[in-house]
Amino acid sequence: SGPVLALVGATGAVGTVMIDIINRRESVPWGEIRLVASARSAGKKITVRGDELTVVELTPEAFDGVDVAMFDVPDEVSAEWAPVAAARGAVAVDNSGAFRMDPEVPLVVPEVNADATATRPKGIIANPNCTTLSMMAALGALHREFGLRELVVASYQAASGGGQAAIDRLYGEVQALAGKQVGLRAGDVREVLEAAGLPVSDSPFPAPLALNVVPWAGSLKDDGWTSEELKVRNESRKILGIPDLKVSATCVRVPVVTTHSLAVHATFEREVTVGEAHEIFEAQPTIVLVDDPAEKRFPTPADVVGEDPTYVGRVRQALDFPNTLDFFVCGDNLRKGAALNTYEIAEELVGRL
Ligand code: 2RA
Repeated sequence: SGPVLALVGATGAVGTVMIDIINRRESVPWGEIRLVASARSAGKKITVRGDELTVVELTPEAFDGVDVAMFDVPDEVSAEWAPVAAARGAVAVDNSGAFRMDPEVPLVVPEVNADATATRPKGIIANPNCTTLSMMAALGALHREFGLRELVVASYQAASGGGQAAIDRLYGEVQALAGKQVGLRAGDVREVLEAAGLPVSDSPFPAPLALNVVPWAGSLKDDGWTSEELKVRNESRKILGIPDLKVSATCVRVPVVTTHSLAVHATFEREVTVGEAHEIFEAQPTIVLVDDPAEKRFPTPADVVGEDPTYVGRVRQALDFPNTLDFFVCGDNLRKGAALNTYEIAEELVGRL
């Protein structure tokens, strides 16, 4: 009894976090949990809530009897297999970029637009990109009260957003530079990395990441924008239901392993005080407010790793822009930014199957 949940991509980086989330839930509504992965990982045994489960191969039959299928796989795998799951009667909850902007696929952050899960003509629901997600709980709560009009953000994105190779690269760079007095002369970080057998040409990042920041995430799109910056714009509009929201984003990779941060400059229909914003953040169960400037208390990504809520701090009323707040948010990009939000959508679906 209870609906059947499948996890596709069970052995990947986000899939592994997903299993940790499922294991740590006080209770789960599922009658059965099925782990699915590529042929390479099929047969592997993973313990989920005390039961040793055998990973099954991704085939159409893997979805037989499945009610909700969560996908934590690359775009092209989701593009091919989420419709297969839907055709077999499952609701596919997809964490890839394959369907996010499809008008027939809701893009959901449960604390912002849970009701959007009710209308799913393709049997697919999309999970937003981690950068957008990291600020949605905070912006959704403020938007409900004050009406968001304009959004200017700069991201400070962790290496793990780029996957395991990107994490390995950052650790490799840190190790190569450890104990060396570098960063005092243009190009010396590159030289040390090159001498250590880590030329930037081999890196997933287009510049050294250790002892540096890199204003680039994703791929090049029109007029110099990156795919990541356009995702922030398009996905924010769709999730918040504000098609004409003015958005400008600059996405930057920083030498942090896990947890994305964003500096947010948000303009509303009417005036918002810091006190009102604090009250709204405090009332939102999925937000932790850490904002005591006199004590220099604010969130940093290192403090938020492994945490489910979004952390918010440095809330200020913009001095020169009416009806505008500036604040800083941190969200674990592998948890709320990926696995957790996908799982929360799956839970939301239980009453709506
Ligand atoms: C990144 N947002 O951080 C991407 C991952 N989906 O690279």
